[in-house]
Amino acid sequence: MRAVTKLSAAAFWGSAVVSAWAPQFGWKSKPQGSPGPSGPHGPNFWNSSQTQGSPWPHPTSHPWSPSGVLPQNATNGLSSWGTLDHPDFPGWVDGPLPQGCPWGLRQQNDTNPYNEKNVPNTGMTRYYEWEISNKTMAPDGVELGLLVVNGQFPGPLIEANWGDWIEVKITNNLNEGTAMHWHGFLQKGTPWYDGTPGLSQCPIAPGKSFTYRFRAELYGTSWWHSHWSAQYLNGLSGPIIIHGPVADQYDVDLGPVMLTDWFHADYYSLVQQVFFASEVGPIFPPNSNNMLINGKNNYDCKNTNLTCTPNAGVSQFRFQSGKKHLLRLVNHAAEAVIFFSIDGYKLKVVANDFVPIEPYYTDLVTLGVGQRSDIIVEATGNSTDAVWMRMTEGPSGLGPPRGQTGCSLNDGHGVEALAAIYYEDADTSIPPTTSNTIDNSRIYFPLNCNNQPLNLTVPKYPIPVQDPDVTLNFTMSAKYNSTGAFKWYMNNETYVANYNDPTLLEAGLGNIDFPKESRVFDLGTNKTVRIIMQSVGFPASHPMHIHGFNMQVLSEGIGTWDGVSITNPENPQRRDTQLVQPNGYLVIQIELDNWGVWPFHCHIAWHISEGMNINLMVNTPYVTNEMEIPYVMAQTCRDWAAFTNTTVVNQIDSGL
Ligand SMILES: [Cu+2]
Repeated sequence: MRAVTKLSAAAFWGSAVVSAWAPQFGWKSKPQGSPGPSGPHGPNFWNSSQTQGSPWPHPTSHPWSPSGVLPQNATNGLSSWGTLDHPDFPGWVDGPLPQGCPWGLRQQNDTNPYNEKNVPNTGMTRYYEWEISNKTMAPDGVELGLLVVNGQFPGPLIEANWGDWIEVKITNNLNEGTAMHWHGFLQKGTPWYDGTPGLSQCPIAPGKSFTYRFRAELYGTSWWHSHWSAQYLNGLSGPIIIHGPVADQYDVDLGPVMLTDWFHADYYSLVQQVFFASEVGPIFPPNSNNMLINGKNNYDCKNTNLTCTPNAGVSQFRFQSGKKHLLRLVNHAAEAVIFFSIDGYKLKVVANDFVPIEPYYTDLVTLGVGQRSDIIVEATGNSTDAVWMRMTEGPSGLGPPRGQTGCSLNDGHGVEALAAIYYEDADTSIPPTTSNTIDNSRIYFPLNCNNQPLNLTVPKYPIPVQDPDVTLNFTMSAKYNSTGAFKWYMNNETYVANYNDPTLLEAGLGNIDFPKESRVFDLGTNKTVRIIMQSVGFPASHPMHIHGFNMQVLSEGIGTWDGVSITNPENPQRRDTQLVQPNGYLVIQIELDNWGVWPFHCHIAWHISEGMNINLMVNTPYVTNEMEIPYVMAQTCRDWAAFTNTTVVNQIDSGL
């Protein structure tokens, strides 16, 4: 057996939970199996001049099974994601059916969902009760202290129909605060339920409960995650499906395909590394250690000192020959730009984030953190076929030399995750034998650290670009501050939340004289804002995410915007997250139809920790004079204040 060095997390989380379940399953005594799938992209993928370690080992003569040697409870707790037992999804969930369908006759291309009057008034609420706690699991065979909802990783699915209300009661059984964000939801009229601690609410104190209530005003695929520091990368995230009109028919909804990088460490120590990374050192921490599909992958145990079981098991999916399958791809990573493919298959992209688009075909989908794509894949093979689904972040993005590296940082060991897709008559006891069909040149820095070209992504419901009422310019840059910590800046200022004094709630009291680190931009009663982002100095790609809106993406590229060019001005791409290319620019526009205070931030966990956020205050007279904040928000702050009166909260980062 490999070394059994205790997790560094033990001291942080308390030792009670660490390793508690391992003897129960007895999997430490499992035989050392073979190492798993073959090297990521064939023998030439790893160029000796750029790797910091060896890739996965090549297959040996040992047989191995995709279902792995660990029981599901050991890898994923009470979650059934990634198993062949997991059911497919219906076209909608129970509810009233006016004209035979929960949304009546509304179609993707004739209904503007940003107008609340057009959203189906179903009268339905979907209720969830969640408990957040510590739990030790080994998603890739490496034992780690996770933070999870209801004992599941990835977390439980939220499923509703378009127009439904969603109510989630969260009980915090951690020994620190938390708050949950519902990514991509507009939160019109409910900005206090957006889940940003220190911005829209006080954190939920240990032992306390808080109930979120918000409406599904948009439909498609999304995810939820903790917005407390980088907490989500240790397990606090999960998928969301909002059923709505379908324009491009499919036969089977396979559901969420959750894609992430993975770190064999607790988030707090990772964030500590983030602040004191070295620009010149051989390793620029933190490097990811592995990648997961629906919370699973194998890991080569020789690369870790932690308790590790080889061939833990990879995710598995079912294809039915001749049928069209909907896959809901979600990037829930901390940092990685993820490249997704299915060996030899065409992928028909039908939605990006919560925005249905005119379909187009590709063989490679690129997703920055927070982004989603719905794809339809036709099962064109024989009934006995098996094929690899794969995703990678490529070789580590810190060469040297730069050039033939990926867009993300990793330690060079687990840069790819595979999942087995089995047709109905395939032998599920053996792994697929298909090979990668994507050329390595398509995943290299810097030219591929971007989303698909904007002219390819045309929303089904057209909204033309208007002249903006106001334009904001931001320069995004990074540097060490006076205490030697690495920080990200927007116009030379960096964001810090005050957990005890949330910005939205202060604004509701009429107090809008914020300190500069609150980064509040008062947009008054302007109806539209154009934002021009310019990334300089440090060639990272940034997945910029707006809360409370979808943004029109007018232009993006490497270099500087010419001040004029707009792609598809009659109907530009809309989404809630868009990649800014390394040393590139991004021009977006937002219709300010949603009062509140809304963050616009980089979704790389390290960058938001380092302050890469601004907040847009929208319809200021309403927010300061008329907005009626539920009493429960103040009670949450009283509970949080009581906790912080007796416990020192070590806020290591911006708070978000
Ligand atoms: Cu960033």
